[in-house]
Amino acid sequence: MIILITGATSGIGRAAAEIFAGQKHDLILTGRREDRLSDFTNQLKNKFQIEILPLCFDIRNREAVKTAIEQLPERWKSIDVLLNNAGLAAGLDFIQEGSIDDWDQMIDTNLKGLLYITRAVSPGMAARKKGHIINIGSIAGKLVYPKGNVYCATKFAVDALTQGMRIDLLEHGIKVSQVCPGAVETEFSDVRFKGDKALADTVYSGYQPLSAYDIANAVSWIVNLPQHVNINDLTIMPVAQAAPAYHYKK
Ligand code: NDP
Ligand code: 8X3
Repeated sequence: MIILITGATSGIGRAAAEIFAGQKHDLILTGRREDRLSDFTNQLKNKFQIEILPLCFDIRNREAVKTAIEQLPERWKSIDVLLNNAGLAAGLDFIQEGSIDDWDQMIDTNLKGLLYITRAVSPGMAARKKGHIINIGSIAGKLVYPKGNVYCATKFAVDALTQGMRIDLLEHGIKVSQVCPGAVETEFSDVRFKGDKALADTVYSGYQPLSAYDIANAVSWIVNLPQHVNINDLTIMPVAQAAPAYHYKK
């Protein structure tokens, strides 16, 4: 298969790339950090002897997304799986104190970016009557927590879009799934707290969070199910977390 993973330079996307590389699929990997993308590509190519196409673009840039997909070499055009993973939280503030720049960044990445790439990739899937789109949502797209406001809104939107895509793409035989994780220890909190590592570490202390591989393995399971089986929605939590911002810490 050809599997396109957005946000493969870190965390869940990177772990998914490793797992799918181990299964000998060919990968299109995206992200903004060119050095990481290129180092990771070489690493996986050497280890697994697969083909990888790294595409460096900002998913918020509508033209860049469109061009990257339109200009795919013929050999890479028939994308079987799109893993919509790129995303972030920026800040954690009460709504009346939030940064509008942070809001724009989250909406533009988690929502509009996901739409741009889906709009570019899904027509090919529809024409081929084959494909699978997997959106990384969040428990934050099921339940809202204090100061989660706009991040939660973007993930609630991903939930709605997953349902919408599933309905719209049904007649074309395209699978659509959503995976909604609770706390996963990645660079997510470093990004949310803008490099404040000490603050980011508090998010994952006192209990065992999920790892990126826990989520990537679930994505792999979803992708490798028989053709007639579709997982619509899968919520995965650390045992010690019942809901967003509700952990049992020792
Ligand atoms: P990371 O910060 O480790 O990885 C995020 C990835 O998204 C990076 O590869 C980053 O690449 C990419 N990305 C971010 N912004 C852009 C952009 N504008 N253009 C292109 N790529 C971008 O976090 P996670 O692995 O944890 O996050 C992956 C997904 O999982 C996100 O959608 C997140 O909301 C979701 N999630 C995470 C949870 C968690 O607790 N960690 C829980 C629930 C959901 P680069 O910076 O190189 O562009
Ligand atoms: C990330 C999970 O609960 O930190 O989507 O918002 S949470």
